[in-house]
Amino acid sequence: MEWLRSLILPAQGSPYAAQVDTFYMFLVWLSVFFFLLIAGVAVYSVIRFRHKPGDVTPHWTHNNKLEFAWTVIPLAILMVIFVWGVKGYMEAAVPPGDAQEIRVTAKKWVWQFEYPDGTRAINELHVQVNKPVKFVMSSEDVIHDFFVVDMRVKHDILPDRYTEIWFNPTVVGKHHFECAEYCGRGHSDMGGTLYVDDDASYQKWLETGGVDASIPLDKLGSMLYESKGCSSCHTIDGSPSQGPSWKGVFGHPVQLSDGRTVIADENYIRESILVSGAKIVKGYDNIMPVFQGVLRQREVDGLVAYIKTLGNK
Ligand code: HEC
Ligand SMILES: [Cu+2]
Repeated sequence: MEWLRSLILPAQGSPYAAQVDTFYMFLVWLSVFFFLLIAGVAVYSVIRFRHKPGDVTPHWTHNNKLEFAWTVIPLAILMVIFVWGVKGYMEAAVPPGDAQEIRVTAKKWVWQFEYPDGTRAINELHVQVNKPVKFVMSSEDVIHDFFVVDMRVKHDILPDRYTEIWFNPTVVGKHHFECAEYCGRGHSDMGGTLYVDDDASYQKWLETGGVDASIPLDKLGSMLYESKGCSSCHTIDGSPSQGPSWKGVFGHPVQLSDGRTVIADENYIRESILVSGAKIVKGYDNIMPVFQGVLRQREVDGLVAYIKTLGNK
């Protein structure tokens, strides 16, 4: 039966995922069984009791035995499904006491993660293998939904309120997570990668943010453009998006919403990245997240260097 599971369900990343799948496959086979049973009886009856000349349909009002059977048997089956489902629900709802905590902030259209030691990241989630981890989540705008497919956990994220989920990652490697609540134009960009790291690579990630120090700055910037979610609002080819395109910005005048015009030099770019509300570009709303404390110094340098390379195009 494993072949069917792996055909219709994604990979399993935690013991809980395996439990969910077992339950799900039970429901699938139960449905297959009753489909065959009911369709079989129906087809059989059509053939066996086909109308023949002279037949008279007998008058039936009810059949106690039959009605008792089709009430009690489904009730018993539904109770099994109910109890099994509640057990799984409870397990998903109550994180173990020693779970490590990660703060999740959802915002049109990026995921922000904050670790206990203050490390922050965008659209990129690192957890330690075999260490249960709990997510305390809230939204800065509309309703989003954190769906970690391989862990089979999924929960709405609301503004002005915390919701929680947890899982115990047991499979080292890359997994996918995404927003599962339609949240506007950039909804389909609102995804990211979950890395389940062994202990050594998790420590290394906390120290360096996973960035190889030998990568040249502008190359680093172009990688961050994708991985930090800038690409969901900024284009590099001049076409319009939620935010201004980066093409031809550097070194050129920028009109601000308060009527001033400034030249986009390194400091302007830096400030626009770190404190997006400081100077707002004319014609745009200040929907950009604040990256102060999120990006490391070298990452900001990299982004500035990258935007510079797009300046004269
Ligand atoms: C949610 C959408 C969004 C995301 C994500 C986003 N930005 Fe922005 N950004 C905007 C908007 C809108 C503006 C214009 C309004 C303003 O200045 O705040 C802007 C302005 C800017 C500017 C000034 C551009 C100009 O033409 O003067 C820079 C530089 C910038 N963003 C860099 C970044 C970087 C780097 C990232 C990723 C680390 C990023 N942005 C992520 C929406 C976004
Ligand atoms: Cu969303």
